[in-house]
Amino acid sequence: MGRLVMHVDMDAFFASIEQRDHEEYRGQPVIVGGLSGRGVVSTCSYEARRFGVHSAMPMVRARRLCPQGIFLPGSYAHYRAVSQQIFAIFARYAPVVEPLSIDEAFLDLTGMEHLMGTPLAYAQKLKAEICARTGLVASVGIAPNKFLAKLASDLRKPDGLVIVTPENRQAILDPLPVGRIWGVGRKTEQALQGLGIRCIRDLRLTPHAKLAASLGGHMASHLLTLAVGQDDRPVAPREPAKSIGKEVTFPVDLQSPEEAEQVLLELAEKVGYRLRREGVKGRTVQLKLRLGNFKTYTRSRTLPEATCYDEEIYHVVQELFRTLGVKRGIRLLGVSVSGFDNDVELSLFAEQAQKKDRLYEAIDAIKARFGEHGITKAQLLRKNK
Ligand code: TTP
Ligand code: MG
Repeated sequence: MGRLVMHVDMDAFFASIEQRDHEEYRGQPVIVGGLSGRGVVSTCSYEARRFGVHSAMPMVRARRLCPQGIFLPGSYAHYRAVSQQIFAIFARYAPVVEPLSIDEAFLDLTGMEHLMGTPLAYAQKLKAEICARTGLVASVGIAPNKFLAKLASDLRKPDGLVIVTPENRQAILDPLPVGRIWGVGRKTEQALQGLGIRCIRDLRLTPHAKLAASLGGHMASHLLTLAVGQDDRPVAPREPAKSIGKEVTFPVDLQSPEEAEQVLLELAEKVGYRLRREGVKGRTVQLKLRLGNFKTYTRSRTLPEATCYDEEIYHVVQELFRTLGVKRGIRLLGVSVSGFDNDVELSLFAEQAQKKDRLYEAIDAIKARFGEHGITKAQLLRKNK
């Protein structure tokens, strides 16, 4: 039996919540993000998009493009609470829900055909319920797989509803630019353009060997599969993680504590980013260290306040590392945070935390756009040495 997948993505999520909560913002260009000198746009209302403003744009530029805009710092904890409401609705519409971010998820509708009536009616019902319960608008795509469902929800935003079937699939795909394929970043797009491939139709009609010559055989096969709208990945629910961590094994053992601390800073930043993306804070920070002879140490500390901040995590692991006293012959380093706080929403409301959250939202917006390497304090440190 074929799969049936729904992808739901809220329209201008943070900005729409602000417009819902403040009547005077409705119909206005609303821009949410870091308001400091180096702040970036988290998102903006569709009214603001007409001025060319978009996510991850420097706030300074957004102000120049849209001087009459309403600029707001946003309140992340509030948005997260609304997100939880929406996910509670998703849970009633499908047995398996895979969250993708704060405002989007895949819902597996496979085998539910007899329960839901037509896919169109089911999607309309979900959109209406989200609107009735939260006052917000969602865009929906329904398709035989995840790739097409995600593409479909984006096609007619805002307030979109697109159903992809085996019959209309190729007609929908063919004219789209290759950049619309999930996972085709700027680099791949440029490589494809170099081969004269701009839209998905061009891609589909390119021989495997020609693609493989510049992109490698694996990528070539992958792209050709997506170009005909095939994707076998199952909708997979994500269990809430109990700990979030990252470790790295070195090709050559590290021989100085300075090098090790540099790596710990990079790991702390990666773990902090992931914690914030998941919207959790943890109280226990752990360091893992393995020597060339495979002797392994773990050391941890439990903090009075849960954290998701790079520098707090780094300070703890740095101290644990210094106390351990290992100076050379380091084969592996790892950093993890566990003991997640159930009252994150409450602690997020503390004023200090809120300020910090805004700073990190700005950092994370850049990371979301340019990958985890878009910005790292560790790299800045290295350059300044
Ligand atoms: P998106 O769904 O990408 O954007 P959106 O909901 O604002 O607009 P669209 O109608 O195009 O879906 O992201 C959801 C929220 O995540 C968004 O409202 C704000 C936040 N976000 C950031 O903070 N930084 C970013 O760079 C992006 C892309 C999103
Ligand atoms: Mg959205």
